Amino acid sequence: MAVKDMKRVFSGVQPTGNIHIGNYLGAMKQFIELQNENECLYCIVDMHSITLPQDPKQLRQHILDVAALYMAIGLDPKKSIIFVQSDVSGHAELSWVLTCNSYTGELSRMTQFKQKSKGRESAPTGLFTYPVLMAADILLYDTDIVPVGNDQKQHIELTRDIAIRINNKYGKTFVVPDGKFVKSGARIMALDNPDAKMSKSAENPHSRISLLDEPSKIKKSIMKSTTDSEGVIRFDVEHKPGISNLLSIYSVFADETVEALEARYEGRGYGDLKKDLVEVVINNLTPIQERFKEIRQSQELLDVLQDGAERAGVIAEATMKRVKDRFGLGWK
Ligand code: ATP
Ligand code: LTN
Repeated sequence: MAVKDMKRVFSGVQPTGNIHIGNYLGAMKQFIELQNENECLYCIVDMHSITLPQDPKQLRQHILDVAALYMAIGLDPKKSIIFVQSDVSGHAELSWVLTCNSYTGELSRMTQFKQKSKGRESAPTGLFTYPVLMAADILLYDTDIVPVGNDQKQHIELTRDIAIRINNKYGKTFVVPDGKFVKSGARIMALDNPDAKMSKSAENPHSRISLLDEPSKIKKSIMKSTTDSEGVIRFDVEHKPGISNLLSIYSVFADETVEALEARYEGRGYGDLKKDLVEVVINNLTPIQERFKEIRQSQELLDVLQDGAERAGVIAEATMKRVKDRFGLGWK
């Protein structure tokens, strides 16, 4: 396919540690499929991660961890641009321009902000303007497609609203992007509480399975996971959220339909399902972990990030020139 016929894809993951199977199945697995027929940029969004306090030494390590995980799950730096957000100054520059074209009313309606600021009398301003920085990430690269988990739907809508608003006011400046969501796995729930999404920041480590978890930890988390007392293996999110969540995870990792799994486990107990799921998850994560170990120590990783920043920077610079022209910023 000629480059000009390709769609531009952009997505980001925060380097906040503990990348879990929710991140992987909801978003990152799509990244790999998309890189074959599109021009893809995959970012480590470190500036988003400082909306909540981070330990600086640990943050640096987590940035390299996510970069190595991107490659370990199958992102190919020859096909995709892999880079760190703060290496390209256009993200912060465009974010300010978009901040001036977004409204406190619409930002106050973002559910992620409401959740993350809950119980605080006053929240960091960056937590409030987080979705605007995300819009800047996306619009900076004339992105057509944004593969993300379901929890990001509202942020994608906001990005579209801001792009359309500016295009209407200043003339065509931005490509209006579309979100891309997986059919199964777009919202993996916490193992200890299937009413909440699996999250990096939850206190209980058994609420999630991290991509780098040891087999014994994976086993413990799955065997302990919350189910119900009915004893029937059936997909029913409303009445059986725990079992439905395990079936979703199983289905995507094993590439089998939920119906096929329901048929296989008819008349069998939750223990059987959990034991088999442990094996399926371990079999899927072991090769990723082996590749991760190799890449994380390598010079190649640093070269990929350097090269990624340069390639992303070229695209970002062209967009910023256009934006400055449209808004009358600067004098050149
Ligand atoms: P936290 O879990 O601490 O709230 P996060 O995992 O949502 O953070 P990111 O690292 O930026 O934050 O998420 C990376 C991608 O993973 C996003 O596309 C997001 O939509 C997706 N994602 C996050 N949690 C889940 C989940 N439980 N199920 C499916 N997709 C998810
Ligand atoms: N907000 C996202 C992470 C993120 C992102 C992006 C995703 C930041 N910038 C741009 C897609 C495109 C999250 O919290 N999951």
